[in-house]
Amino acid sequence: MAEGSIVAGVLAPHPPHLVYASNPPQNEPKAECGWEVLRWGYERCSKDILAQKPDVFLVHSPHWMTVIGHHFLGLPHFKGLSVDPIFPNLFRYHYELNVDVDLSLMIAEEAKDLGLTTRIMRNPDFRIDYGTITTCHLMNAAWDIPIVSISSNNSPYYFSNEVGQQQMAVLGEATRRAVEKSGKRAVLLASNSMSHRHFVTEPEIPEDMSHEHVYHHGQYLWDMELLKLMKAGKAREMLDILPEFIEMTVAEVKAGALTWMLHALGVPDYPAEVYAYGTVIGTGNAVVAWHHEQNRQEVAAHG
Ligand code: 2X7
Ligand code: FE2
Repeated sequence: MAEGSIVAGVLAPHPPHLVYASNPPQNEPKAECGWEVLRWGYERCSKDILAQKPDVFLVHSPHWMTVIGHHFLGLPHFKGLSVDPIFPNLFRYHYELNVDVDLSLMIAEEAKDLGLTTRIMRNPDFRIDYGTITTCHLMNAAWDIPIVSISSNNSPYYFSNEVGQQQMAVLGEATRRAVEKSGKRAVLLASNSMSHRHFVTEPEIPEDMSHEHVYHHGQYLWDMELLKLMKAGKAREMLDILPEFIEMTVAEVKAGALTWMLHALGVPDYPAEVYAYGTVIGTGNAVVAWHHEQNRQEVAAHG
């Protein structure tokens, strides 16, 4: 069997507003429009990623938070209704998805070997969190590629940013080892927003874009600093300042998805492609891809 590989990693945020605004048949509430820059950036990113023919999407979501260990979906099929607890008026999504259970178990096994606590979720009635659903929908609305869904262990909140990010780095290493052994072509999805201060009053029409804007200049500057490092191929430097970024912007990357993904990619030193940046209820969101396989091919061809 040929060695598996990580084709790409994507910072793939999950504001349910983006699904709401695109009116897929699975979502009950209907919108007129909204958040076009982010949605169209997502569309271009999805097109580029799907063109690389991945066998599986691996998604790490902050809205599946687990207290003891890192959990993995362990049944081949899940079906249900995912409702955003804060925005039930925007997101009531009927999902049906397939899981690559073999790869889930392989990652859990590698993680255990590296000292992490793991659990497999085998409750057929388990309700998949809206972060996972939103990110996967925006990346592949056809849902015709199986996923591996990984929980966010609570360690960054129970202990510290440093301890939490360290655990996510180990989980990233375990993920890479498992993907290589699996023989599969995997795309990693870090389901995280960036700066996370938000409005507290929703406009009467949620998609009224005259209400949507950067909410806090300092937080916007932090987002720009991180994006500058991503574009410059400086993931290591970005990881170094992540604990400070998290403190200054109450960032959702605290839950670990971005750190997990960058470590699975071996902490890339090549430029990432930024497809879009925009706010949703004032939070900073960017769609960013590290085209890992393309980069390796370019290095092999040109040194
Ligand atoms: O979960 C979210 C989020 N991370 C950002 C913006 C809006 C809603 O939900
Ligand atoms: Fe979120």
